[in-house]
Amino acid sequence: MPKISAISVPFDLGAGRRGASKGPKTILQAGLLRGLQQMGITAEHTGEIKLPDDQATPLAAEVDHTNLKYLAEVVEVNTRLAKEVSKVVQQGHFPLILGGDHSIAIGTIAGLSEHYTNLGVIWIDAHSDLNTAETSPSGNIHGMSLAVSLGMGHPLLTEIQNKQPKLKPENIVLIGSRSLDEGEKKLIRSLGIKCFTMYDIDRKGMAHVMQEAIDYISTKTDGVHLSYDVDSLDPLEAPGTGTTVKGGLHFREAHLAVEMLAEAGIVTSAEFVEVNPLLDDNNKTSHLAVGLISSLLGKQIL
Ligand code: NNH
Ligand code: MN
Ligand code: MN
Ligand code: MN
Repeated sequence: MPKISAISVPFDLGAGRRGASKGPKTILQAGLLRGLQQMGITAEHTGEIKLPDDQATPLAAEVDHTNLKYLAEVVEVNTRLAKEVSKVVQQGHFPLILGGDHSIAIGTIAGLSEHYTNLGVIWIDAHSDLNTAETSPSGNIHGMSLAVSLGMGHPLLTEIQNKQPKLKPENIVLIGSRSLDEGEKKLIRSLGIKCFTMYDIDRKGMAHVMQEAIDYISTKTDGVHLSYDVDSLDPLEAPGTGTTVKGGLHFREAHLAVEMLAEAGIVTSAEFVEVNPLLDDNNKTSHLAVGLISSLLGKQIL
């Protein structure tokens, strides 16, 4: 196991509700680094990716007429994050990004894409985040991050770190989907993106779904990024997130997924996003995130 470099991204302007910016701090306070060290893993916190204090950037004035909410801020934070992620990979460390809302996947994947020619992405989420400005029901960029990584969306977003597109549709696996907008469904079908919905998980079981996902992605990629949106879990397990959707992953399914990824040894980077402490119940969701990250990085029961 390489050294883990945790990067905090206290950013929530990509989401419709404020509060996910406080996610990284509560995940760290829930004992993430201490727990990893107890597992014998070397882990460091490289710091926070922040917006400049003066958010009225020239870019903001130029782009605020679009229906993409906080476009300038999303571009700024993701540009910074992409550089930091790229640096961590360059150092040979494992990037562990703590969100923040899911718009930060744009910067994470942009940074990773510099180092991989066939990056795989496992996207565990109630949503698919495949909207564009045209199909988005909300204008919230956290619902567009996967589309942006495929090269679809505003050029200020798709052109972060130059390389375009960052991902190929056949290298993506969606898991836990249960709230898909019409435009997203069309895109999943037309691009042939592998999608395991809650129906598939109920029908086949999580173990079967994960094995299929691992077999599908591992042979054709040179790295696998896990993008874990905590709203994939059932709201009873993860109340502290901005867009809960009923009928989600149970605690054990959520853990089994990351335990199987650990066992397969294919994951080369990860991000955990959309923890919103303002909506949480006694930091339940932050502690859940710590448990999931620990399992992904090899924690076992026995
Ligand atoms: N699909 C909706 C939108 O684009 C909701 C997205 N919200 C998320 N995605 N939390 O994971 O606005
Ligand atoms: Mn080193
Ligand atoms: Mn998401
Ligand atoms: Mn989601």
